[in-house]
Amino acid sequence: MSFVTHNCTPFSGQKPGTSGLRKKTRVFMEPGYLECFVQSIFNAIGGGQGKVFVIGGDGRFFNAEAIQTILRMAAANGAARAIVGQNGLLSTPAASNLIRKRGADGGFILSASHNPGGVDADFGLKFNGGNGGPASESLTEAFYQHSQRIAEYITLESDPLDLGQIGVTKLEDMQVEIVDPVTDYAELMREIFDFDQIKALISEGFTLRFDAMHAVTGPYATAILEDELGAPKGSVLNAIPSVDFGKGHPDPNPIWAKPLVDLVMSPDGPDFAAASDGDGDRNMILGKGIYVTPSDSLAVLAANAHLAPGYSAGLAGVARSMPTSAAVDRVASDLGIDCFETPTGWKFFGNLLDAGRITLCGEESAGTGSDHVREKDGLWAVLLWLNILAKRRTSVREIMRDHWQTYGRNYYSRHDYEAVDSRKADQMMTDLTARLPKLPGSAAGNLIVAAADQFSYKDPVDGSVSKNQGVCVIFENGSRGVIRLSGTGTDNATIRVYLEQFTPQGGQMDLDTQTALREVADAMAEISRLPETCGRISPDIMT
Ligand code: VG1
Ligand code: CO
Repeated sequence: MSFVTHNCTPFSGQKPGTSGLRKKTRVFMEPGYLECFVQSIFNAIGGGQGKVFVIGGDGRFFNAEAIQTILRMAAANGAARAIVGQNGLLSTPAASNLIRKRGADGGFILSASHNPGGVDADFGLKFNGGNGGPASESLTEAFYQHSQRIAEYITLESDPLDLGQIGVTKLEDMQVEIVDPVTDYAELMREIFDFDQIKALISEGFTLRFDAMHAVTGPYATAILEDELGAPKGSVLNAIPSVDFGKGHPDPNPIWAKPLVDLVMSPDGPDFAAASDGDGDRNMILGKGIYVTPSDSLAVLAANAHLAPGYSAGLAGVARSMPTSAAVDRVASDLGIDCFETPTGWKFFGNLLDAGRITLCGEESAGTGSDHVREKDGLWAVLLWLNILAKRRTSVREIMRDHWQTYGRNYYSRHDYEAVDSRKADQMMTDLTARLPKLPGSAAGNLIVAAADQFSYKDPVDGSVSKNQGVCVIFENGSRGVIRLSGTGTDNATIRVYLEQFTPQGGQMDLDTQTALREVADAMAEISRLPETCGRISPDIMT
């Protein structure tokens, strides 16, 4: 074995987005591409000397090869130890847990989350810090700056390690520990939730389905829901991770998980169903005959979390991303706790969680989590729902009905326009931003604009400011529209339009969501000029 140094060509325009660096798989496979980015990370964190790293990914195409590359580079950069999930698998929340539990200095998570996998699909790399959470904005910027001036990377020439073998081995001077990806995570879930109560519910005939979407949560859900909690074999669907996720998009929404939605909407469907995404950090919740919007799910979890042993002392506070509906705000105000509004992306919750200001947080994109790790956690959300159902002994539909009667209902939907010409999308946002000061008081469709601005966030813990996090328009009737560009895509631009309309207690709680939101949707189309600028009339996906 020998150490070798290779030259790097500084990258241009390869900026990490909402959640790490995402590119076409073939780009990541170009000689030196992954290596130069990984070396930029080592350089930005002050080198690898003596450090401990957790490494794992969602099992997509190139996952195993990328892990071998990172292991060689970690060893060459002087790392003391690498903790790797068996066969290269670790869900994002499980990686976060391992970083925290083992006191590691950080972790490399190989995933492009909900983006499809395969040689002609997408790949990604996220670096998480010692708290187990996504790299902060400033650290992400440091990776980028280093990648712009990087000259060389160091690695080893060595044969690949066998990642299938649990146990400790060595790569030059670095210890490599291959661990079962599920064990530590399952232990954490057992500490938080009342497994006996959930077991009792299931043994009494409560039925559930969990769709792992051929991605990383398969082994976790099988071990926890079937083997431990007693759900019958076959309750976990698409449970074996595959490199191309069965050629689907591992995105837990009513479009990509349509078979599951169809199942719960059928008369003999299960009492409860859920799905998770590629790297296991997001969730979709369904009950017999009902789809629970992620924003509502966050609110229900906040209102009922105390029913799980891990949260029996109540919540310190909650947070949601700006585009997420204000349903959770109403619960927080009822509980008399703080509710923070952050920009999109889990990295913005980290400081609030570390400072103990919040216990629970979430995003409209089906990410929910708590202070148990520093990532959103799909299976955790499923288990919290099951714990609540086991305590309340009522249906998902009844829980939702009851919630809306208590707090009112925030009708909510996100409209995605995918693969839009980036130039046109940027133009639309620039023009819109320039028009914002003139909007208040003007009419848009049937609505009148009350306020319009670009969301800017000042972190309450470290005072850092993040600007231009999306355009937010409030209308005089209280409804709200948000528009921003996605930071996770690899194909041109994705425009996200978020629509919300609040109906107070006593109002109509069973309207069709899209019908309830039609006025605000029309108003946002007029204000943004999306149809004219981008040539798109209807969204590709509505969640
Ligand atoms: C999307 C979601 C955001 C989420 C991010 C990463 O980002 O909107 O809420 O945090 O994905 O999730 P964007 O920039 O495309 O809107 V994951 O499961 O891909 O780590
Ligand atoms: Co994800």
